[in-house]
Amino acid sequence: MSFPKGFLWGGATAANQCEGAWNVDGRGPALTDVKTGGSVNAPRLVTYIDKDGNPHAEPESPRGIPEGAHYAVLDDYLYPNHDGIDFYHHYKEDIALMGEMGFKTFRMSISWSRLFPNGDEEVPNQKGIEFYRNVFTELRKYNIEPLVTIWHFDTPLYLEEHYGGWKNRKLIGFYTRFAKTCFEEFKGLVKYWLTFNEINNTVMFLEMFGNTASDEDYQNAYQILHHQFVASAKAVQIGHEIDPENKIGCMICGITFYPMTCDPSDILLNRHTWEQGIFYCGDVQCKGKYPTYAKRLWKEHNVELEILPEDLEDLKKGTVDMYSFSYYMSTVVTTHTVTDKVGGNFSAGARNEYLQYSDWGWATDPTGLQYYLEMMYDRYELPLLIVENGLGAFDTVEEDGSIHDPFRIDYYRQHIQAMDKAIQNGVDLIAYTTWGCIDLVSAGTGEMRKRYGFIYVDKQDDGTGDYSRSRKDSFYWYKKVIASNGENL
Ligand code: P53
Repeated sequence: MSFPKGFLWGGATAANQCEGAWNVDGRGPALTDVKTGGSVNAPRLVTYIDKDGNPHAEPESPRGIPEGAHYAVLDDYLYPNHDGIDFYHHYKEDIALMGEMGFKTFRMSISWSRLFPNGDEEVPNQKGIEFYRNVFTELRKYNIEPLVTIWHFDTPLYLEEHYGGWKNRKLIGFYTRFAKTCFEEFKGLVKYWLTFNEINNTVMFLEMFGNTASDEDYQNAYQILHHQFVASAKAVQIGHEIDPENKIGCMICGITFYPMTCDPSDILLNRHTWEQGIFYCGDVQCKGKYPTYAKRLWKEHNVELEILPEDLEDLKKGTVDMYSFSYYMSTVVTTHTVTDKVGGNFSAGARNEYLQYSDWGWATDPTGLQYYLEMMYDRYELPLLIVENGLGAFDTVEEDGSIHDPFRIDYYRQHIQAMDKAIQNGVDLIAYTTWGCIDLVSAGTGEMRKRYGFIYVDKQDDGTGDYSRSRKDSFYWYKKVIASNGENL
């Protein structure tokens, strides 16, 4: 195996999906707090569970904000993110388990509304700062390097309601104040930062997976992205000024796209899908300017962006130090009519007959990961980090409490082998943090039963469970992998 010395093995989480304590110690509500449980396009799964524990199967109704409940929390619904897995009160125990596995790094995010409850305050909430300081200090005890995402989908609700969210330029200022606070307060404790989680989702998912979008949707999506690019570039500059040791990266939702046929129109569509979905954001954040094909993308949907001259200066000065991405699956692109479609949330289009699909319809494709790694390293020549990868699956707790998850071990083994091949081919890969190293609430569906962890958490979709933690078989396996620096798979 070719993993370099000091390779950062670890796991990843996000504040809104694991912390819980949504209204504790002065935290304000975030956009993610008004979303109920529910799945898109997955008829065999329950879409939401009311507060009495009754499941409601409404395949047509995606996880989201119930109709009529604009930005409100309703009595009759269960909001899985409110309690998450209660990492807020269990972090010491959880970090000890990560230490036991030998984690070198732990990816987590900072809840914006824990530091700035409404988002537009001048002064941060000290209780929030204190919590993260405690977490980082605890991680350091075990020599675990924190890898911190500044924004992971959880914009303060107040900014959504009163400013219209990221459509409003003012969000750039609020975000940079938040980011500056993080760099200042956690200086010396944190060195690795990511500015925006899966920044490309805003435009990539517009017309994927059965969605339809109007020109106005595109206009908003591209304007939102522009504001986030500028905010990210400003954060990079501020982060470097505050501590030149800081390494700050972008974070892209990485999906590998394949053309379904060798029809030239499929090949062209595939290239354009890469450009719109994946390259657009990475190019701006890594190269510091809009790519040449941006004009084509905007023109296709009559988009006219508000871009100030100083924005372009910021983009140039605020390029990232590293490229990070999530990788779960590949998907197939075609101009032809598709008869064999894949179901499940977020899985797209045509079925790839060469691949196996998860219970949620995501294609397991380690070769797609090698392809992605080699292409992105060639494109940017920046250190790469895989900051999410994993298999959402059902787990069964045996009578003796053990949890056997060979399917999860297989999934990771294959992806680590693919990483090894890419490194042998010259890719500078520096980190691997598996998604949901401890079970947490799903972002896509709000479910608990879509589990990713090495660590099982007794929290169920009907709200029951005592939050106790236990080790799955994969826990012991990953521990061996880390101890042998990837040799012992
Ligand atoms: P869940 C869609 C497709 C690929 C990755 O997803 C995605 C999404 C959005 O759900 O998001 C990332 O929980 C995201 C995490 C999320 C994880 O993938 O739907 O960064 O917050 O939990 C897995 O199974």
